[in-house]
Amino acid sequence: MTPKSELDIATADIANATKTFHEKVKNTTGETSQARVAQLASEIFSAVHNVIHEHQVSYAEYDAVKAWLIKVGEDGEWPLFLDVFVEHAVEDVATAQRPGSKGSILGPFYVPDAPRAEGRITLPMRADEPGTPLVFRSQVRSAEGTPLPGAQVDVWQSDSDGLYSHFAPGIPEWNLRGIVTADAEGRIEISTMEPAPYQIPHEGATGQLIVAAGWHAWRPAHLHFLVVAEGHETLTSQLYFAGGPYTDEDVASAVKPELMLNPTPVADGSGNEVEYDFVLAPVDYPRA
Ligand code: MBD
Ligand code: FE
Repeated sequence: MTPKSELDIATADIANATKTFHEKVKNTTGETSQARVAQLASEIFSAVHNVIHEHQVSYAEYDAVKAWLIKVGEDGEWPLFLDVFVEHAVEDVATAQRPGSKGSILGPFYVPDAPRAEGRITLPMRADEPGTPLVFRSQVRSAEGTPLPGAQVDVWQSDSDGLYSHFAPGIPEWNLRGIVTADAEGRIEISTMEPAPYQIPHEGATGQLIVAAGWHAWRPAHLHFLVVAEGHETLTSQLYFAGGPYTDEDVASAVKPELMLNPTPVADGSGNEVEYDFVLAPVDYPRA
């Protein structure tokens, strides 16, 4: 498919997220009881009915929302819309009692099975990849204190124009994506380029809502991580840059104070470096 306009580019871009989402969930059952479905569905309907009564929603407004919901699907934006406006609450509930590092939402741009390497890696990038070089070091440990050798750290990020490989046309397949295995001390080192603040695709239905409400479409610059270690809960995280633009007004509400990086210049002037350790909860951590 050859994109013909900005709109086509954005649509091609985000529709891929529907495909990768289906791949991710195809082996999960998602079983739940009839009672749970009935309770949650009826409470959601009640909440909607209450808003309609309280704000005297008109037929014109109902039809506008109906047309907009249809367009979310046509634009392939359900993964984008839900991950931006809903996922953060699910993440809060899922991790509220978990010891170890705070996490954040997965978002729509994760792709499984990125290229793997061990110990110290440079993420796949173009020869002329723009941006400020960043060396990211981490030790992966258990909340019980021991390092976790063999832990897998899956990292993905936008380039310095805010474009993600696999979703934006013209970016090499695995650009700025990789999986690194921790060494005998649980340590990894990743050389990459600092990401830039990122504007979510705003040409489709999600952007239409943002414009209609007078909001903005920006996320602060961020690195995404999935940290997997045997016997431990997988940590889904995002790390941000302290004091950077939009850290206080993320459209996806996915920033937490514990997720801030403070990179410092490397002595030889080659870029910046930072360390941030990942602490994972044992699978059997106590839940109230
Ligand atoms: C992103 O890059 C992202 O991380 C989220 C959560 C939503 C849209 C784009
Ligand atoms: Fe992202």
